[in-house]
This record gives sequence, C-alpha cells and structure tokens, in this order.
Amino acid sequence: MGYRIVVVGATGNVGREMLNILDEREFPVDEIAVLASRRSLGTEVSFGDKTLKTQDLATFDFTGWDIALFAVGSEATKEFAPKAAKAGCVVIDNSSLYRYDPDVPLIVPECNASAVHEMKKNIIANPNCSTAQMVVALKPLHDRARIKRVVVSTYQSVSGSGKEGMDELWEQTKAVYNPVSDVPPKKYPKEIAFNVIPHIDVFLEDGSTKEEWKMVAETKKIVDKSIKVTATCVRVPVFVGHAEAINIEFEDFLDEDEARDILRESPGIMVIDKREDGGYVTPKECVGDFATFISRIRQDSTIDNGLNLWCVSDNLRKGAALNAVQIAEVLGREILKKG
Ligand code: 11C
Repeated sequence: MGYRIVVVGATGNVGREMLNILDEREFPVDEIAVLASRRSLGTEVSFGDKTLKTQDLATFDFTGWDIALFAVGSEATKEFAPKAAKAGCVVIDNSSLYRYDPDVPLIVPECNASAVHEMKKNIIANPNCSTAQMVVALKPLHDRARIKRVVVSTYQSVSGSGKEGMDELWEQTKAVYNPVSDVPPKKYPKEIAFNVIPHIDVFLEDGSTKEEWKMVAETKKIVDKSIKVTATCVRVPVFVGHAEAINIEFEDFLDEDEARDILRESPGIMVIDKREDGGYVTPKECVGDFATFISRIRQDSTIDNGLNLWCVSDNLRKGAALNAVQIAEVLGREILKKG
C-alpha cells in the first residue's frame, strides 16, 4: 500500500521538480492530485509517463490524503496549509511561513531527520535553498570538530526567484545582443544579465537582507543554535544551481584531508576536489543531480582552526523539491508507515 499525495503549486518550477523527483525516487504513490491557483487551472503537468490536469486549490478537499507537498507563496500557504493539516493531511511546506515556528520541525534529512517526531501541527517546514545545501556540508564537520562561526557568500541562480526571474535574465541577455528592445529590471532591482546583485529578499533594519537572515536562523534551528553565521547573499546570472563560498571556524583543529574524507563519507555529498584546472564543480554541472557537491576544501591559515570550501547544488532539487520528497520519505518510514 502506498500514499495519496497532493502537490500544491504543481505548475511552478519547484512543483514540477517535486513531481519529477517523486517519480525518479519511486516514492510509493497510490494516487496523486496536482493543484494550482485559478490562474493556472487546467494546465497539464507530467508525472512519469502520465499527464495530469491541475485542480483548483481553493476548492480541494484534503480529507483522506496523506501528504501535501506545498510549493506556493506564503499567502496561499497561510490560507490552505492549516486546512490541509486540520483535515489530517501532513503538509511539507516549502515557503518560509512556518520555518521559525517552534512547533514546526525544519528538516534537512541528512542533518536532523529525527526532528520529524517533534511534529505538533501536522506541518513540517522545508528550508530555504541556500541553507539546505550549506547545512548538508556543515553537519558532519560540526559533529567532528564543533563549528564556532561560519562566513558564507552565496552566488544564487535566478530560478530561486521563479519563472519570472528566469525570463528576465533570458530577455535581458537577448537584448544585449539585439539592442532593438530595452528590457528594464522588473523582478530584480537592477539588471541581472551580465551583472551580479548583492540583494535577495527584503532589507532588514540592521542592513542585512531577509535571505541572509534566513541562513543564520535556519542553520541554528537545523544544526546547532550555538553556531554563529554571517552571510552575504548575491544573485548571479545563472539559470539553475546555487554556489556558496564557505569559511568555517572550528573549536578543534580539523585537517583538510580529514575534512575531505568526512565529507566523502557523508550522506548527500559528492566531493570533487582535484587541485587542477576544472577539478571542482560549477552550477552548470549540478543541474538535475541529487547531490550537494563540495570542492576547493582547504585550510584557512589566517585563523587557528579554519577551513574553506566551495559548495554547489541544484537549488530546485536539494534546495527545494528533493529535500521535500526526502522529508516525505522520512515521514513515511518513521510515522505514517504505509509504503
Ligand atoms: C532565492 N533562496 O534564491 C531564494 C528562494 O525562502 O524559500 C527561496 C526562498 C525561500 O531567491
């Protein structure tokens, strides 16, 4: 016996990846419903070799459904996730709405799968994409040498801001070569084509951005509240795949060779780290993959116990859809026990 699964926001970048990944990982699905807002109603989406027609989120009855993977904005989540949860359907939510709620586990299965037992509201939160890939790398190193502080700079692709961001990069890039039309910035505050923008999400009072704050708060909730994190999040003209330059200060000394061995043995990680031309992974190469790729592992000799590394992952997969399906797998194994 398998599960009755709902994908909410099935026509978006993340919703479509959720369907692909449920199929690729052969998640035990008995029945699947794909929901969308009225705007995208009737749109067809693929699930394996099937074509599914979207149904209306506003009128859908979640009673009798086991798991709902939500990939819609915070507003729609606020309205519909509690309805699904109340109807007995466990919500795995990709928005930021519930991530910091103490009664909602925030889970990256490689780091804190057991938090699934702390679920109190029938809701589990999926982290921000830039956090998910970073904590996969941090957790095994923290277990060995205790992380004190992390300094991270991100290079985030436009798919993180949905189809509109991807379209804006595409249209602006074409306009550079064919300057008959001007494509002014709309989704982003400045032109993204052939540029980088040190601004993701809204500004906060202390001068940081919400994206940077999320990396701090979510790392503490998932890995260890004692870890200090400072982040600079930057949008780059890449379609899919987020990259991060991570500097880590440990309590104990951790040799770079040992760190490489630990990471090689850790779940969800692929180490590609040859000290030669091209001996590292770039966002283009991680697209469509499940792994978080780690390269450029090296000692930081400017501090006592420092290490640098480069971390790349498909933000629509590990950063969103894959992590959500992995949570569903944990939920099935540990709690629902149907598959
Ligand atoms: C971006 N990280 O790249 C964002 C997208 O809180 O889930 C995901 C935002 C979130 O723009």
